[in-house]
Amino acid sequence: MSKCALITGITGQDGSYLAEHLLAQGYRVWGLIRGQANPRKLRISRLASDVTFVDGDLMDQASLVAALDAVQPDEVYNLGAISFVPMSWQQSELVTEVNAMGVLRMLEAIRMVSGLDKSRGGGGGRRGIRFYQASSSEMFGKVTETPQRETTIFHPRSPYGAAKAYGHFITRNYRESFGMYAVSGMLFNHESPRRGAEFVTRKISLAVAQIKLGLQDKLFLGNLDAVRDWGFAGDYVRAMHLMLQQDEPSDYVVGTGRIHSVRDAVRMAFESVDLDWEDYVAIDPTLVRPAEVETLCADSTRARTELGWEPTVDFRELMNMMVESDLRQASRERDYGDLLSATSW
Ligand code: NDP
Ligand code: GDR
Repeated sequence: MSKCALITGITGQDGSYLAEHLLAQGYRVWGLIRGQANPRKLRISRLASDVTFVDGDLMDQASLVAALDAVQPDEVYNLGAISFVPMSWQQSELVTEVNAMGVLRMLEAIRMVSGLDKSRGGGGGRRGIRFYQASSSEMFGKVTETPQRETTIFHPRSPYGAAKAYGHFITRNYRESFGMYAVSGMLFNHESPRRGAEFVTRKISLAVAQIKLGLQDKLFLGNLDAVRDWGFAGDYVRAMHLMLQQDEPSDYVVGTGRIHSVRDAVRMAFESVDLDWEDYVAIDPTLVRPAEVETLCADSTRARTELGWEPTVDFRELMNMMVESDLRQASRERDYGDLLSATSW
């Protein structure tokens, strides 16, 4: 009998790559979908014949219990979150409800459907549903050591980072309290052509494509000095899956160990279409964050040695991949637009 996985956040970047990866491994894949006529469901329409959708929301405990009852998964991947860090200052309570309390709600739902007794705690859970929590390098925030590893102390710099830290600790707590196979993947930034347009790499690749085609003339950015450890999302979903296949549950840092600044990202992206970034990029001070995470760099030694995980795409390849994809898309749109104006009267 093939394994069955339930993914929250299936309409997001990672959800789509993870669904494809699990399907390729022979899994039956279910995706939790929230809201009425969720428009982002259309974005994953290519998966619609292979993935089964179930309604539910991390804000609604009963919907999670109902989803688990319906799906009876072997593995739950909790990728659902409000993932754009600046939004966490604008709507801090909502972000905390989804990104922190949402984790607790899912863990409680798993505990309930697994019949794990709160008063007794202890074992029994390891044979049941395995749980992956999408934790984040944002938990490290203002870093106390470089590179960051599993034992590095957290100093979150945003309500998003603080909420993710709660999700991380409550996952570990349910593992220790109830013997659940519950793990936290402390993943560093990962990108792809499917990345949301609000994140800096995709904002850059989209703008470079538009500028190259003469459809845009400026790109406004915030802090060009911020440094990140950026990898390819397709590589990182393999690590999520591997974390749930181990004999013992444990938390892992996942990143490339290579760092670049936002300025490097801009330069490489413009270079890939033979343009000079300094002719096009301007600073918008409103895009600078109230508290910034200056530098993040992963030490993924444990993931590499225990999981056998390795990244396969370097940063320049990643930026090229994203720019090429956005150029293809922008060209199609331009040609379609030209066609429209040519045929209109
Ligand atoms: P996206 O922003 O692309 O996707 C977020 C997903 O969460 C969407 O499918 C969204 O669904 C869903 N979601 C939002 N609110 C709720 C809710 N109330 N209940 C259920 N689902 C909800 O994020 P990514 O794919 O990039 O990231 C996946 C996860 O990994 C997130 O938790 C993120 O915080 C975390 N992470 C990401 C990293 C990265 O670099 N990409 C690095 C480290 C951690 P909808 O369509 O309904 O809005
Ligand atoms: P991040 O990603 O906040 O690290 O969170 P993002 O791409 O938004 O920012 C990275 C860095 O770039 C700087 N920056 C800008 N960022 C954006 N979005 N727009 C700009 O115009 C801009 N100019 C400079 C930022 O200040 C920041 O330092 C991502 C998300 O996927 C989280 O959900 C995840 O947990 C972390 O990565 C790891």
